[in-house]
Amino acid sequence: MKAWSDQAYTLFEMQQRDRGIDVDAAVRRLSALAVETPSWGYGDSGTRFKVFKKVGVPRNPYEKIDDAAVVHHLTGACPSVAIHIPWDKVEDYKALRNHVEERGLRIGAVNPNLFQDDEYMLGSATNADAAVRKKSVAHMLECLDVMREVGSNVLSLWFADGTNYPGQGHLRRRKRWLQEALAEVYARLDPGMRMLIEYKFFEPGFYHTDLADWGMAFQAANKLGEQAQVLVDTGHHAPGTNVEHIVAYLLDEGKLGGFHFNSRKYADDDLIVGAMNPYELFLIFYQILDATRDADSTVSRTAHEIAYMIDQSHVIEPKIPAMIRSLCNIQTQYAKALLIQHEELQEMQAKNDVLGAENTLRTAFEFDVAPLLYRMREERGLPIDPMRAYLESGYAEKIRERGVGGSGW
Ligand code: RM4
Ligand code: MN
Ligand code: MN
Repeated sequence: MKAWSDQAYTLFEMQQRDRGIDVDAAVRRLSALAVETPSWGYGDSGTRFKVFKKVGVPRNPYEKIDDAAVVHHLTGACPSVAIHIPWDKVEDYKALRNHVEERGLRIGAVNPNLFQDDEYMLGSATNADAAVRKKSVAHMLECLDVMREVGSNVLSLWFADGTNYPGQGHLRRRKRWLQEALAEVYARLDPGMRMLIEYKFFEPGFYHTDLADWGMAFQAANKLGEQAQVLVDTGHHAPGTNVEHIVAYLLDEGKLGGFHFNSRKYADDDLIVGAMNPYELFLIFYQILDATRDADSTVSRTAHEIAYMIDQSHVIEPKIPAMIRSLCNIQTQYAKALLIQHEELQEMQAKNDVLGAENTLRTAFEFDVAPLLYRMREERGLPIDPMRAYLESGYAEKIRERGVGGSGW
């Protein structure tokens, strides 16, 4: 493996140097890419038809962290874990934090769960019942306390709020209630904390959702202030939406805070990242890397500070390898984007050379970046093929002793 990868790398380096790409810098940037995994991605999940209970699934938040640690140790790229409250509610958050830190990880985003209590059936922050709205704000504030205890600086908000029938709710009143709730929570953020606002155009609401698209989330974040930004979940758009354009727009406004990566064919499918449309992911990274080069420091800082997260639900696939596959697919598309010749592309754009510009961008996508990935992993003493290393590690067999059932939703 080593000899082959050395040869492949030498060839790759020559080729890329010829194109004016600094390969050492690309290795460094690839190595610095950190992607957060979600605690819920390690638990059982299902469709509205069935949750299949698997053998070896974590029985509590501590075991979810253990599984996330395996993904990090094999890839070196997933140092933080997002939690969902109350799915990951524990008696002692300091103990959870210790458990996380002992494994070389940290807790990333804290996600209030505003959709599972019976009272939330007709909405949380936009419910016509003031008591329910109050309860939803109290839960978000409780999550700020959790953040303080576990050392998190990201509050990640997604509201299942919406309606199923025309006339069911007063759209403008609900809009105001949502903004009021957000403002109450925003006012209690500590310095250094970020509030990320995630939108979704349907589901569970089938007629409307209160934060249906990036424009609504953007407007909400703008009204709140600098600590509020938008979170783009790649699966939360209508088919055919140009997601990378949304990314570019939000970056330019300093309002792109984070991603939930996953892939989809039809709806919010939460499939393995890059399984369906790897080119879209590459084009998203093109926008981000282009923004890191921007002369406007707000734009470049925003691009550097993006919180990359995976948001997946594994219904039929084993969860840990599914997470590793997603991470590897993200790294592959990021590595390809690192091969874009930005100056050449800008020249083509300035000349209105339509085919030339498209060709410059696509050429980077078409390279085999395995030598770059292998090089980065070798330099860090990581397994060259994290998936194979996992399958050979015996961990999947070891966790069978947890039995069937887990603690997922
Ligand atoms: C939603 C959304 C949220 C996630 C929940 C579980 O569709 O993507 O980010 O927390 O699912
Ligand atoms: Mn999401
Ligand atoms: Mn989703």
